[in-house]
Amino acid sequence: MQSQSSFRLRQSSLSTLPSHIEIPQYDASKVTTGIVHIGVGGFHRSHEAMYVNNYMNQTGDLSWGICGIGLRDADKKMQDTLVSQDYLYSLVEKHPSGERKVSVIGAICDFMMATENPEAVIDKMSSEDVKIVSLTITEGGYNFDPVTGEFIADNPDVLHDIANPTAPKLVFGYLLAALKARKDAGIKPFTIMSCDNIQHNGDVLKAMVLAYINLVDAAFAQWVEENVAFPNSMVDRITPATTQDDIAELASLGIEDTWPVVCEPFHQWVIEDDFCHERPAFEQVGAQFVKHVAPYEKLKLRMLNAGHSVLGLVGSLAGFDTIHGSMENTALRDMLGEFMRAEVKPNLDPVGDMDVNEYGQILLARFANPNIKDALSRICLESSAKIPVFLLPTLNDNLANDGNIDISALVLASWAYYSQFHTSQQGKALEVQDQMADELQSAAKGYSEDKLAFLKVRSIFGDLVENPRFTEVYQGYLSKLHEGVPVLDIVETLA
Ligand code: CS2
Repeated sequence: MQSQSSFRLRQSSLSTLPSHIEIPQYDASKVTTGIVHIGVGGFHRSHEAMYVNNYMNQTGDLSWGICGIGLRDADKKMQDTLVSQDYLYSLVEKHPSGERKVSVIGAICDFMMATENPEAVIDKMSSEDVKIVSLTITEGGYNFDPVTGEFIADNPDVLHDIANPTAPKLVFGYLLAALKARKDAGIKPFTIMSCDNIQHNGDVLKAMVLAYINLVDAAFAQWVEENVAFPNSMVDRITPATTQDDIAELASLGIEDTWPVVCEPFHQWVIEDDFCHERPAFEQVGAQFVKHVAPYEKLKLRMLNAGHSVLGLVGSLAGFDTIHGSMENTALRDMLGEFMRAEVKPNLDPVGDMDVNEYGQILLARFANPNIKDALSRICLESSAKIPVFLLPTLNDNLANDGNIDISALVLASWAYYSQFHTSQQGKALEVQDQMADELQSAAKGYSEDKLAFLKVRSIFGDLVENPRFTEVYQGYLSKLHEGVPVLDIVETLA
């Protein structure tokens, strides 16, 4: 449904857009690159790019524009979309009341495909104007072994990059080439800022970058260690995948945009104040710069992200499709509240002056927002990379200090069932997207011979299978699921 008065999003149509749409207060055609961002997806566009946009609106300083870099062929679609819209896109904030706030974001000013011209990307990153390289490459992009935390040095792409330093495939090769070129040209190194959902994201990134550089040039690795900053950060904004309905709805509101971003109103960004080059004063637009990010990261990963996984895996077995749909089930919602209270909270550290109970209440309200329509398939996507970061640390803490483990055990039992059958308990097909889907499925199928077979995927679970306190509870739930006991009946007992 496209209203007659919608306009194709372009620089030239900005002034014709309906007045309820917020447009850049600055001349978006004058924005220049100060940040190179690797991995431009929905989340980057609802979060960092929105902060940059607001910063430009507020200060008029247009030197912090973003040049997006696509490392994968699949990123071409983003480049084409942005180019066709003069790099503009719409951000639609969906409030629980049904209200929509639409803003046009002008913070991205360029986009390059590394797969097409790697040397141009290295040149861009080496330019004096670039002061920050930021990343949202998802957990998998960091190339570490989830159990040992070590860099996977025999990854074929790593070997390729060592042999092809001017045409790498992975982020590490680009960072090395650009940092070297800058050093050779006497240009200060950029700050490398991870915006991914990984605890100690900056420290992990630093360790991975140094591990890679060490394989190539140990002396330079030493220089990077001493001269380049990798701030940790906590990033937060629920950003579901954009649907055709979102595109049609936006057209009815006045804008034709082939790839808008939809998100919740809430956003948070807590950044360690550790930069080796200039940075924008993002504190002017709501970001918090702090000395220690760890407690904030831990709070968010263990409460929000693990909370999502609880609803995602258990809700999928019960036949729900979305986070808010699962929240409408009282038992599931109560179980989530109980998970936060009894399993997560006892292991959190004090977080500035934040009230953890209030944080939990706000989370429940965010999850219940009926307009976000966050698909459980998005939440369960790449669970093999998420569960070790979001859920297992809480479980391991509770096993170490005799804490509650029931809900975590049910989530893992649900994951085993989900991985084996790729269906809900009622037999509805589930869309499973996971790099380890085949390995997980064959492990889970081992159930008929060995009830604990799924837990033997050590690259995910470590030695969890050797903990009898855990395996007893886990096996109890998994047997019930296999016997056909509805997961919601089990949830009732835990809520
Ligand atoms: C989600 C996150 O991917 C997931 O499982 O929990 O994408 C979540 O929506 C964001 O981290 C919110 O900031």
